[in-house]
Amino acid sequence: MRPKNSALIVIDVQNDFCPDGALAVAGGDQIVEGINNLMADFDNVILTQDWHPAGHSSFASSHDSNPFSVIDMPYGPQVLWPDHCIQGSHGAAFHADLNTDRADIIVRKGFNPEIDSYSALFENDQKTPTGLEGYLRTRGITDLTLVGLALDYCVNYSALDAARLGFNVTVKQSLTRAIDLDGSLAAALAAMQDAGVKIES
Ligand code: VGL
Ligand code: ZN
Repeated sequence: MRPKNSALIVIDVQNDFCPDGALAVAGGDQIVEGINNLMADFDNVILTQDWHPAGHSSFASSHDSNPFSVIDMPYGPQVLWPDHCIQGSHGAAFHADLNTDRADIIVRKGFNPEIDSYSALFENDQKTPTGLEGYLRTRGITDLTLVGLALDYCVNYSALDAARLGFNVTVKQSLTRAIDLDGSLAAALAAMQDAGVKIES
């Protein structure tokens, strides 16, 4: 029941993505208990943590712009977010009830001031690696189950990158919540389906 070649990847279950957080995702806190329970089914548990320096280029405040507007960055369009998950802040910390003891590795991302990183595998230029691919391959992990926040951004981008790299990817939708900005949830579900990602309830 706990195959050596599969891992649970828990994406960004941090205070800023939970109710009262800076970039609150509705119901973000409701998935924590289920995620803790699911860890029992996995030999390998990986956590990711959105981890931005103050003044990050993905913040609307860095561009004198409104949150949730979109700008063109050298690497493509980028949604501008409220300041969130600033390194060392309470908002960047994991939800207090998340079981972090089972984590074999915590992957931090979004620390490059010039490039956002939704995916746990590549920054938003789609070519700067986070190092997670090497970690997975050198440990012989081939099958990934993804849960966490937010389904239509960091979970989606992580799932698409992992599928493109040839991993077998399952997203457990009931243990995710979405931001749903301008149809982003429907678009994410369609993109994941097209990429061969298994969407489980
Ligand atoms: C995320 C927007 C900005 C996420 C992170 O974890 O889905 N979304 N930074
Ligand atoms: Zn972020």
